[in-house]
Amino acid sequence: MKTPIVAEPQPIEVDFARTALIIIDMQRDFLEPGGFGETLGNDVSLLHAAVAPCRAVLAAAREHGLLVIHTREGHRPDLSDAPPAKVERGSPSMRIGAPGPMGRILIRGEPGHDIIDALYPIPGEPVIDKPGKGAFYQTDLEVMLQGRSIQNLLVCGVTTEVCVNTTVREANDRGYRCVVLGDCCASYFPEFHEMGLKMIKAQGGIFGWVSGSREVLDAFGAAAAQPSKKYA
Ligand code: TIU
Repeated sequence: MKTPIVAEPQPIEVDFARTALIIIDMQRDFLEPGGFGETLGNDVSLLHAAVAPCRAVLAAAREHGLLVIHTREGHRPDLSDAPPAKVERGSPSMRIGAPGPMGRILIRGEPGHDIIDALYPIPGEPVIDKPGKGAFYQTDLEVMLQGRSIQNLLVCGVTTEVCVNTTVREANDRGYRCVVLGDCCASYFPEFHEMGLKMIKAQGGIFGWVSGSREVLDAFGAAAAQPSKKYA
């Protein structure tokens, strides 16, 4: 059964049984003071606007039985999966692996690397640990999506122009329809957020579609009114 979602550049019809919600990098390291985002010189409070809409979509996706996948950017404690070209950016006391108030910056297993409480995964929801900006690069995400016959992705997270855009571009090339929920994404640069969304939906939807939490919640409501309600 297909359900229309109001989106730009045009509405899209999706089968929620073939759709996953993917929440990109809603980690303390990006959203809270003292983490990777702040060491890069950013005002992390700019990302908080995305949390409540994202939480609403997450709750609805769980209720409707969608596959929910979370991602985290980060590296092994020995930095063996961190390219020197990535690590050496920033002053030594603030770069990846350096000690910070939330543990070593962007290192797996440290408090800063984990997902914020408001969006914490529940048992059964896969968490993809990725070394890069894109969620497909050096991860088992594609195998996981293929195993569940997923064709469409509802994409939320941070930051719009970095890990969200990189992941959407990777997914688009792999044949997935990506619907990016604009108010569930955020950037340290409001203008990059706006342009990041514009780049996705330009040229007839060159990388995908842009919608929002309200539109997706409405679509879940419409789908639930149909006879078959569970998707996973
Ligand atoms: N710096 C920045 O905007 N983003 C990242 O480094 N990673 C993600 O977007 N997750």
